[in-house]
Amino acid sequence: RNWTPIREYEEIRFEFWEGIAKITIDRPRWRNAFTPTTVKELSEAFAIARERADIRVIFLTGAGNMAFCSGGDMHVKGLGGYIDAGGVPRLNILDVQKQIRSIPKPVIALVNGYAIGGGHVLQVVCDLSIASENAVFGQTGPRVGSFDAGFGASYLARVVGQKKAREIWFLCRQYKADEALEMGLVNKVVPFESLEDEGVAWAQEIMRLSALAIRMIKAGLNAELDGQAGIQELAGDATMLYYMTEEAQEGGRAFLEKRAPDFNYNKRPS
Ligand code: 1HA
Repeated sequence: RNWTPIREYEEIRFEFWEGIAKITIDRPRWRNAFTPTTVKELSEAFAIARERADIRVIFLTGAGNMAFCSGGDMHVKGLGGYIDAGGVPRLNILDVQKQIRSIPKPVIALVNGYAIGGGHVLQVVCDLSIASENAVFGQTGPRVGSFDAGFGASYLARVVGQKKAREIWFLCRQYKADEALEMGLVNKVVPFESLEDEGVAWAQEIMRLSALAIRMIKAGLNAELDGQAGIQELAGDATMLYYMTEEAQEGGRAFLEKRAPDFNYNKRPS
């Protein structure tokens, strides 16, 4: 596949091919642990992927055959959190989690190895997860002095159930790909060599369907879980669709033409 770079980064790769944007965390030497720079780059890439109409599906993966992502880089973890180049503690990976959830396009995690700690939460918040047979899953927070009580807890529990989520966090065990599949943590497990092919097959199946329908269903699935923020997103989509109606167009036209709107109620669907 002829993946072409969308933008050059230091710690991630951001590429495009036939409707798919691929975001690869590129720090294999550190099992693809993320630093504040990685997080900033991820956030920018997801923002671009959101805006570009020719991007229909997004892959998130890790470089190499060892790790998807091993969470926050422990070398830059100081008091107050992960310290950026300016010395400011930041935990902006939580913003990336929110971006993945609210981006109105499917995000597919291609889990190519260890998905651990904050790296595991990243695969949890993706819409779909395809894992290679060598993938390993788990949280480590209570062992290394951290925890993610946000999506990493509540959304994980929605995915695998309360008992399993508590087991994952309270025991900090590692789970193999087949166990992850069994508990509903991933959608499919394939040999490492077929991981990207499988992802592309899923993406192409999705891209044959209605993008707007998929956007609405993602917003709907989130809305139930995300309270007012989730409903806001679904409502934003409803407003977007309303703008496309003659009725809404007439309201805007009438204002600009300084006349009373003529809402033709006969044409309104009942
Ligand atoms: O919990 C949060 C947050 C919560 C709320 C809000 C924001 C959050 C943001 C982040 C996080 C976290 O991610 S906390 C959890 C941090 N991550 C971990 O606890 C995982 C640490 N890594 C491991 O357990 C293992 O490395 C591994 C199971 C992923 C792989 O094991 P393996 O194959 O035996 O490799 P290993 O030898 O351990 O690692 C290779 C090299 O990569 C090592 O360096 P070297 O000895 O060669 O110099 C290792 O230190 C380095 N490395 C691996 N993971 C990390 C790392 N270096 C820094 N940070 C890492 N996370």
